[in-house]
This record gives sequence, structure tokens and C-alpha cells, in this order.
Amino acid sequence: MSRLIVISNRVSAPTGSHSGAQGGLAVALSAALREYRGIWFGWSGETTEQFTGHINLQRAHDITTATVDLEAQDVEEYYDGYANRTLWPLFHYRIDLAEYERGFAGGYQRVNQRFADTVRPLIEPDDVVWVQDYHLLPLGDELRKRGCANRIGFFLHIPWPPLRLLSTLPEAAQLVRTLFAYDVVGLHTEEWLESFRDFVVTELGGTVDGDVVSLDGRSIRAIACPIGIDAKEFAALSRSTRARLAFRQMRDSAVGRDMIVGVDRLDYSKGLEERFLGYERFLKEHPGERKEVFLLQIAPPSRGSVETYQKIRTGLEGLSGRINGAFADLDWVPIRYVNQGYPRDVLAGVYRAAKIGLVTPLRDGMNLVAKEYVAAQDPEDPGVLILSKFAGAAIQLKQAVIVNPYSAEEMSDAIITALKMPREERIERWRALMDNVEREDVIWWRQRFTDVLLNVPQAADAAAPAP
Ligand code: ADQ
Repeated sequence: MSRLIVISNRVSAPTGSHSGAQGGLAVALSAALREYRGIWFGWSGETTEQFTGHINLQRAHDITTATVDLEAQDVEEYYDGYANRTLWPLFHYRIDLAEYERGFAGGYQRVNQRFADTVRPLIEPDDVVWVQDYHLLPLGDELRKRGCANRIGFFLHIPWPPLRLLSTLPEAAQLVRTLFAYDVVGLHTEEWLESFRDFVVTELGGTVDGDVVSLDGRSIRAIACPIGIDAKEFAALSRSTRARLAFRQMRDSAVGRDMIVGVDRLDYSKGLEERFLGYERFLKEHPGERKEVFLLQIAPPSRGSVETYQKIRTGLEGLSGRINGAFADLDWVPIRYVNQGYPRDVLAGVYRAAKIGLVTPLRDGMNLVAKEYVAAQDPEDPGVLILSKFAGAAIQLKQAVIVNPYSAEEMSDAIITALKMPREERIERWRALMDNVEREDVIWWRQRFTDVLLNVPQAADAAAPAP
């Protein structure tokens, strides 16, 4: 059986327990790596004076991780720069925030080359390589240039932007061409896939035949493959001792009020400001409901070294302060705004205690919080998921209350609808949602992708560089 080599920007070493703040992806990939006796390669998160390519190999919980340190300039140009100040905003349709600098593009290319140089000797002829996310778009091409003829797949965890937006990026054509070094390219939804194909066909003159996309004599499989969560595990987690404790604490502190919960990384794509404004609108339009509810927003800071992220943090502090100042009373505060991460079992208990899960990103590749919220509910008395139509998850979670997060009025209407929803309707909607979350779970996602990847013929000319 082939070994699996997963390559991503960072490696989340599996803890072997659920009490860490480990994300769903780490859990998903860990299971695959265990099954295929694989290696997970990525940046250690540490910096070094001079890049040496020294690999730190570690083995824990049946998984081998291989990490490498980067130079401070690498982190600045590749990670803070091109990944988080150029590609992330652009791919989330925010060209107003995207910064196009040759220094960033150069650093991005350099780090991808450094990754390729470092990981190449670890790859054996029968290994299957799976590259993750927007930090490493050109990595497959760099590996091919180093003679790697293995099957290589790529999965993008964020949206793919429409042609008109992507073409604002100076290196767009070059970057997209490098994707043809892979055998399989996966995106979460048909919508993102459609935009990818549109760019290849319209901008580069490629062709599409079913899920085969061809450019300059090289064909790849491009597929929509929505990621899921480990639903069974998460449902079990929501009944664990720590989850029960968190559930009880939340219910006690709610003193009979309904809790609305939001859980997101502090990121402009998650629509937190619009969410607060929608909630404010609800408080204004429904004065009778005010003291019956509160919003708990959990948002741990991320990418703090990027200025936009510092601004959004300050903006949200101001906004929540203003709303609390305007509406709070001696015995009630409308928004509890918490800036830290919590272990997954605690989070599961919090989700379960919430009458409404408010998941309203402005643009999101998928959004796993929506699925976790569903999986954590009590089947006898489930809460209601309010979900943005702009999250990839909206394609699967059709029985949620779907909203346009740009409209404060729609958000307000959705909150009152969810609060007043009869129990039978809540149960009916939840069952349909849970059915999807369980069926199209993370194992389904991973198998779907690896099945396609393992079935592509290993091209004799695969060692040739991409066009
Ligand atoms: P993210 O943008 O990080 O992921 P999301 O899919 O919601 O977004 O995943 C966040 C994860 O972090 C969830 O598992 C959640 O439980 C966890 N998390 C968030 N806040 C937390 C907190 N305060 N404490 C502990 N854990 C917390 C990117 C894309 C998404 C895509 C995923 C996977 O942007 O669209 O769904 O990758 O492909």
C-alpha cells in the first residue's frame, strides 16, 4: 500500500485527546496518515537565522511529522505577505484589502522552492502526495521540477474567486498554470470549481471535458469535494463530561435566557461586524425580546502580525462596546465577546447550550463551525442554525435558516424566526441537517479525494515540468 505524504503550511501535531484546541482538519488528516503510515510535512512555526532545510522528525500517536524552520524574511513575505495579505483577501473577494507586491510574490515562490527541496528526499517512488491549501499552490510544480513523478493532489480550503477578481493579481496566469503539475485539484463546491474552470478556459485557453481540465497538453482532474467533520466523534464529544460541564455552566449563566452563539477566528471573511450590526438591528426591532436573549461571540485572534487583523479587532471591540453601552441593563448585557480559543469538548458543550448557531461569513470556502454546531445538538430539543448563503456549507446545509449577511434586516428576521421556531420544525430541520453532516463527513471527504487521486494513471511523462 502507498504511503501518504501530506504537505501543508503548518503541521498540527495530533494530541491524541480532544481537550486540545485542535481543528477538524488536523483530526481528518491524522486519521488518513495513520491509515496510510504517512508523513505530515510543514513549517514548524519557528524562525531561524539562516534557512538550513534541517528536518525535525517526530513520531507521536502513530503519526510522523516532519517540520522545518523558516527565516524571518520568509515568514514576512510568504506567510504574512503573499499568503495572508495577497491571496487570502483576493480569494475571499476582498480586492480592496489585497496587497500586490513583487517582494511577497518572490518570497512565496522561494518558500515553495524551499519546501520542495526539503521534502523531496522524504518522498519514495510509491508515495502519494497531498498538498493542502493556498500557501502552497506552486509546490506541485516545484516537486515536478525536482523529478517527482508521484501522484500529487492539491486541495484548496478557501473559495476560488471569479475571473474578474483573480485577473487583478499580476501573477494570476502563472500561478494557475502551476496547478497543472498536480494530478487532481479539489475545491469545496461547484461554484468555486466553476470559477476555476472559467479562468483556465477564458484567460488561458484551456478546455474542459467533464471533470478533466486540460491546458497545453497536460490534463488534470478538477473536482468539487466538500469537507466535513467527524460527526460521530463530535456528537459523542458533546456528551462528554467536560462538554456537560460547559453546557451546565452556560445554562446557569444564561438564567433562563436563550443563547445565540458565534464561534470564529477573528477574520474579516467571517462577517463579525455585519453579524453584530444584524443583532443590533434585531434588538432595535424587537424590544420585547431584548432581555430574553444574549449573543456569545467567541473569536480568538488570528494573524495578529497583519495590520488588517489588528484593525478588525479594534473595530469589533468598539462595536460590541457601543451596542452593550446602548442596550445593556443592570441585570443584562446583550453581547458577551470573548477573545480566546477553547478545547473542542468545551466548545461542543457551548454549542449544545445555544438556541441559535449564528454562522454568517461574508465568504467562506466551507465553514466547519456550522457542521459542528449541528453535530452537537440534542436530538430531542435541537437549536437552529442560521447560515450565510455565502458559506460553501450552504450548498449542503439547505435546511438551515439561510441569510444574506450583508443585510442587517435579513439577519434580524432570521434571529426572530429561529427564536420562535416550533420544536417540531426545529427537530425536522435538524434531522435533515444532521443526516447530511453524518453522511458527508470528513472520512467521506478524504476517501472521495484519495479515491480519485489513487485512480489516476501515473503518467510516464509526469516528471516533466508543468507548462
Ligand atoms: P477556517 O477559516 O479556520 O478554515 P472553519 O471551517 O470554520 O474556518 O474552521 C474553524 C475551526 O476552528 C473549527 O473546527 C472550529 O471549531 C475551530 N475554532 C474556531 N474558533 C475556535 C475557538 N474559539 N476555540 C477553539 N476552536 C475554535 C478554513 C476555511 C474554511 C474551511 C476549513 C476547512 O476558511 O472555509 O471550512 O478551512 O477546509
